[in-house]
Amino acid sequence: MTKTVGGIKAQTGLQDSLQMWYTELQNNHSGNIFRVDRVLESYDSKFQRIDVLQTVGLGKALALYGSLMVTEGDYNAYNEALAHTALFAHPNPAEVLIIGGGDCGCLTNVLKHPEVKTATMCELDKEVVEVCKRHFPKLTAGLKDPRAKVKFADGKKFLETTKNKYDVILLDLSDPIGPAAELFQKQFHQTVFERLKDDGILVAQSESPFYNQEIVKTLYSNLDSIFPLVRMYLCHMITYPSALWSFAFCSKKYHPLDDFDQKRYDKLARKMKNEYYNSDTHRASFGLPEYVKRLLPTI
Ligand code: SPD
Repeated sequence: MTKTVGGIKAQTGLQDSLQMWYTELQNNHSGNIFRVDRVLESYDSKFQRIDVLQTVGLGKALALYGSLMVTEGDYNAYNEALAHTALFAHPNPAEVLIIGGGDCGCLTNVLKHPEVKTATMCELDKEVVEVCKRHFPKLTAGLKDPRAKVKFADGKKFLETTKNKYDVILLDLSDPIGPAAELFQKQFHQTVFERLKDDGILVAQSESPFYNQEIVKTLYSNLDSIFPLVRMYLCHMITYPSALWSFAFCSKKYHPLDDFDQKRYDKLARKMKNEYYNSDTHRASFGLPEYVKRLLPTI
């Protein structure tokens, strides 16, 4: 049964008691709400709580410690924007490192590039990869690629001890409040800088520029003091807070727009079968609203 309240149709009656909703509040005042059909898995790994939900409108969803990471409805936007922006700006992204990214969506997109010789993913929580293999096989498809190397380790310790240097490093992290908190600190970004080759590129997910303004300010100020070139770009993510998500493009040499390789993109475009990223979104994603620009010290 439905009734209209202020122009909005609301479910009433018996059905109300059967409805489940996933809610994620920001700053305790507003946020996201998604209707859930059923809970498919819910358990604690060694590091965090893991929930897989069947939502009504967005397919399956993965939440870690109560924060939505992935839904079938929009995971392409985040993963494609994270992976391809750096890879089309670097002329030869042969050695790529992903820190975090346990759902493997970023890894799978990185491996769409024939220039990639090795894509190493360093994920803290093996359970995240295992649960995604069970529920998000399209995301984890890249694991079958012989160029994929997976390490289950703390990303900070891994980077502090490895002797390898990378062309591109992608920080596909959860939020600064979860198990990835340390990986939002300046000290870690300095280590990332040192593990990049002389013309390397880092892209780090950098939270919502609407809800997480203090985090964004500190993060970009830190990155700006380490990298010669730092730019923010955005993507549209309906399931992340504010539906607007940001990434920090940090580079020792290449410019995200001047060095974007249109020819390489055109050659690969059809084969990539992307849902979100293309050469237009690449360029447009660096156009920032005024309120976002004001968060960035020198950009
Ligand atoms: N609040 C959600 C932030 C999620 C950002 N990263 C997601 C990583 C999924 N690979």
